[in-house]
Amino acid sequence: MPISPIKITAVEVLLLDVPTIRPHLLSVATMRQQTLVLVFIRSDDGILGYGEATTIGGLAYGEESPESIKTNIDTYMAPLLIGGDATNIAARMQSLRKPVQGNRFAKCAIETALFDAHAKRLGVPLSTLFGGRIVDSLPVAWTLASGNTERDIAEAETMLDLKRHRIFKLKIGLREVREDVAHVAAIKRVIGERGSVRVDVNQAWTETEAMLGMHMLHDAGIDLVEQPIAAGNHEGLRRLRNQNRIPLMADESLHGPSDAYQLAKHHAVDVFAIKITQSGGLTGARDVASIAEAAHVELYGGTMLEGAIGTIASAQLFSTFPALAWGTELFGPLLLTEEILRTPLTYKDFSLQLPTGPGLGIELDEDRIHFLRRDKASIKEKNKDKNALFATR
Ligand code: MUC
Ligand code: MG
Repeated sequence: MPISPIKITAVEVLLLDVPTIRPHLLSVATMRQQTLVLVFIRSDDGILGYGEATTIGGLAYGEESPESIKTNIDTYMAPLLIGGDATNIAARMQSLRKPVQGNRFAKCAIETALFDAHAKRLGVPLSTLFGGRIVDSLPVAWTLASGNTERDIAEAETMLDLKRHRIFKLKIGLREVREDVAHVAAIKRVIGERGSVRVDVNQAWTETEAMLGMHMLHDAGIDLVEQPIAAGNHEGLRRLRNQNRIPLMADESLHGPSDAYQLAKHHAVDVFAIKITQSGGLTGARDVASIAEAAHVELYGGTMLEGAIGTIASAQLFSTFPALAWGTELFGPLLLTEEILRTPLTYKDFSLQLPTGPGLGIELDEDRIHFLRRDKASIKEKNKDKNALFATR
């Protein structure tokens, strides 16, 4: 007798507004809260998969906002998924490819939820579906972005004392180049050899500003410069790389495997900040890593400051990479005031420890999620929806 497929029965997207522990200042936005975009996919075997499509600063960072992600999944993607075989993830993602252009973050969340569910079904960690984990923990950077030098130094000291982080990424680009470099150099002088100090300019500099800034940052002992100029200026990145000794990393320039190929082909950068959302999912991010490996580009495990779901999904994939020379920045949940897991992720010895349970290996605190959801006021209405996954109280 043929085995009947396991069918997808429901897809639900929740927006959770969670305050940050302090204002987080980027050149593109100041974050006082993060909107977690959580995606749940239920199948008729009863298994619930989790995914996340969180972005930064509404539309200030990327072309998908939390609200557009929810609308686009609810309106266009969920109907294409419901009724499909939940165990054939490649076929489900293929069914979205032509009718849904772009929407990398939304697709990432859907693919993650399908992988989480399938790994749970098989009783294995998600990393097993990507060939198995090579490491059980990943080094994690912390971003110093309070906007104040003294506060950043105090924060770095605390992180070193707690043995939580010894890689520090400083957000710059809001002030004049020399002022920004003075701020970075002051922090590096205090940290010294106890930690690695890097900067992320989030595209704020012109090419001439970047030429000056990178030169000065190298003299200040800074280890890495991330995305100093506009994402589309690959030639500019190559010129900066050729004329500076400080390693250069692409972040916003890297929207999946095609960009990875172009950047690698033109020797534009030394390092890729690899992000599952920006790559359109775990499979896309795995492909970016393969291109990097073939082209001898080094890797850094990036974040869009996701909560626990996106963070641990990234960690599950990154743990399978043969090399991650620059570590990761998977600290998103630590920037938030609220915990959405029954057991929080474990950060110790400067690293994030990978869970060993099936799928993503996390258990959600449904009460907390219910408390934080943006549409709480309209939940009575939602309760009428028999497909609702989290609207059951
Ligand atoms: C980015 O551009 O890298 C990652 C860490 C952080 O503080 O901001 C993000 C986004
Ligand atoms: Mg960045």
